[in-house]
Amino acid sequence: MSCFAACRPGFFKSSPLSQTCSKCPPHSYAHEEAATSCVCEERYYRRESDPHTMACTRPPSAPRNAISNINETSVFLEWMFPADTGGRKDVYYNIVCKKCTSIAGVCEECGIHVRYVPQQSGLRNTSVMVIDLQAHTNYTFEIEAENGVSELSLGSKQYVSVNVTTNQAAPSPVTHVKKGKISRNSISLSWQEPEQPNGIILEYEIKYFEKDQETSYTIIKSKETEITAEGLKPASSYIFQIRARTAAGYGAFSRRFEFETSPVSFAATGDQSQIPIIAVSVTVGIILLAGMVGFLLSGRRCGYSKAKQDPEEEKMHFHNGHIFCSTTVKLPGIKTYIDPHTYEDPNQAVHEFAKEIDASSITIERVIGAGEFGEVCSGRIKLPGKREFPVAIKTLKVGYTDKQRRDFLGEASIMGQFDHPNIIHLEGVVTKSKPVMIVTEYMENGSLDTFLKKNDGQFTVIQLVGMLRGIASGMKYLSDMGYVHRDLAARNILINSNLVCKVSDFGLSRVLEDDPEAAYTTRGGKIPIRWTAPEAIAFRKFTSASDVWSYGIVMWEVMSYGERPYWEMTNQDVIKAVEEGYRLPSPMDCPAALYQLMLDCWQKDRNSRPKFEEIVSMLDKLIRNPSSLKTLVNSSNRVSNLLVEQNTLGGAAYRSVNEWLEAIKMGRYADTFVENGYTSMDAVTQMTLEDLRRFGVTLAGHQKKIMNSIQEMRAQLLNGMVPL
Ligand code: ACK
Repeated sequence: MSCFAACRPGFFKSSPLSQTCSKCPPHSYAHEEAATSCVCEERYYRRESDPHTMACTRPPSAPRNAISNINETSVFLEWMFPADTGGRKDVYYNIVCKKCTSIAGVCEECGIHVRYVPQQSGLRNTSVMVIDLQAHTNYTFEIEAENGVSELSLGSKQYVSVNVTTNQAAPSPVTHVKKGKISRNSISLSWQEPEQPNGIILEYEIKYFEKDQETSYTIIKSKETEITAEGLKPASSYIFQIRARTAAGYGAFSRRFEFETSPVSFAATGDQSQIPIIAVSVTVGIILLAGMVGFLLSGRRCGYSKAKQDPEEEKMHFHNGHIFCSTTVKLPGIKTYIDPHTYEDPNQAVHEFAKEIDASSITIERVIGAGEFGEVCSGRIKLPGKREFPVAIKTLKVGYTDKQRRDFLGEASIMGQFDHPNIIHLEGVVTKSKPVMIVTEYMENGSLDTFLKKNDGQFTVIQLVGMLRGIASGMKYLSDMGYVHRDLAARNILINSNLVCKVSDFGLSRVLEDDPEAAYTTRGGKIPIRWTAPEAIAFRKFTSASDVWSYGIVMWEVMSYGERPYWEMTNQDVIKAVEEGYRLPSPMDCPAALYQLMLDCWQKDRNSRPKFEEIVSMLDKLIRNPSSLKTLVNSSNRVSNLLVEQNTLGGAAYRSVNEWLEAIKMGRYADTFVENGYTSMDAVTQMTLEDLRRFGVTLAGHQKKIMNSIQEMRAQLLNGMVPL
């Protein structure tokens, strides 16, 4: 046999000059003699670049165990390599993105705006980040596995699919900003809505500052897409940044845009061709937020130069597994609130407490805002045998999950149990047709915080106290029913055309149990830090007493016409300051009696806080006797945007005269004070040197020490305040 003999079947040699024949590699065969290569078995392939000695391979099976992790409108996908790699090492993955319409399950390709990090196709790693998806949308991702021979195969691609629903997302940044009219002291701007608003844009925030002077900036809020920044220096460069806000919160700021004021005194214009529309109607609805000087000069509320208004930021997220405990005092003979969660079938709870309304009796007129679950509209309702009247309609957006529907209607199940003039009244629900709706009474002036900001300084003290009285009365009703609101804030109070305030937003609320030690693990939740009592933040002790704390913050918001509690301080700083005993200072022009009531609501010891019933009767007294509201917190001693140390709050800090005297090492006079009728700290803070002398604190050193302490207490804050 020749050294160069042909190979027998099943063997091959790629060159006739080769001495040896090789066995056909796996998944290939040579039925004839003298084969120079082996042929791949059916459904096995060889790439041109594969050596003939290599086994024939096939496309991989599908990836395994795909999981997704959603963050707003981004999805992180991760999977495991296929069980069968097809015999190759060059496995890679492609992502197919499909956007699907709710229940019908019709899907379409996602389109080019969706981005993939690091890329969409040819992924070597077993993970990818998909960004710029739409909010509140169902997506299906197919993760395909391929390898070097997939393109040779006619078979369908093997994939694993993952269904996700994106969350509510903040709007994308504003990208197009144009300058408009420019003068010596002003610059007008206009911009386009962000490419992905992800909801209804409620307002824009425009931050600007003189170039290289970033530490001092001004913030303007506008509902329009144009503003004029005024009071600027001539011939100076200013940097502008804009961000949009939806119900999901603020989006990121735009990049910086730099514009310069003109040096000359007459109005010069920028590129007019770019701004055809804005010349006339600028800055409608602007709220000039910053400008401490402006505030202070105008003599109104506590000033501040920087302000961040971020409604979402009010809420700090707490993760799963936290425990909260609740106690309740149920009054005999008063209806008790029933937690809809205790119903096995949440639908039953809704229909127990809410009337089903036929959708045909409702006419939706316009969108008035964005709620957590969808748009809020105003409209009219015509019920049989009743006259048509205006209503507010909360809708549940399309594509909701079962849980979202349950949570949405949960609010109606709670609201439907209440019947009080200061609690928003539920008309009924629409659950038998789509969209699902909650219909409530219409409150012409919308939410209290926005209303007060819009009408800064426009009300008499009595009117403001009337609003507070209404809120306290609604809260008394809720607490009597054993219901803890947990999110009492001016933004959750609605106000009608008669200035009647009503408590609303029962979304966050949880039931109290009879067992004082009842403990729940919550699914995690959001806590509005600035409004929440320290014990509720620290260990989730939510009670009517923690609602009283929040009520004190609402009082402060009302008396300062919608100022943001604790201004631009971060949530962490607020927690720390409050824990250290600091409290909000009095709003400008605030009656001393009201500020004292706020301080009482912010007592660290929750048992020392007043009950809602006491608050209502205190406010009633003040309303009946308006002269009691004449004494204001003395403006010369009022601290503006600084917190006040509670330990230095004189009467508020010491619970008894005895405690105070002990603290200043004058305990020996305790009996003398009592004998002379000075039994409360309120009385003490009004003492004069004459009084001291009269009742026999004779040693000069002691008189001085006691008087200094009293004066210090007054000067710290209580100066000008009257006992209630
Ligand atoms: O400040 P507003 O105009 O008052 O914007 C918010 C928006 O819907 C989202 O919550 C308004 N809103 C909610 N409920 C009612 C209601 N019952 N009557 C009038 N406006 C309402 C709220």
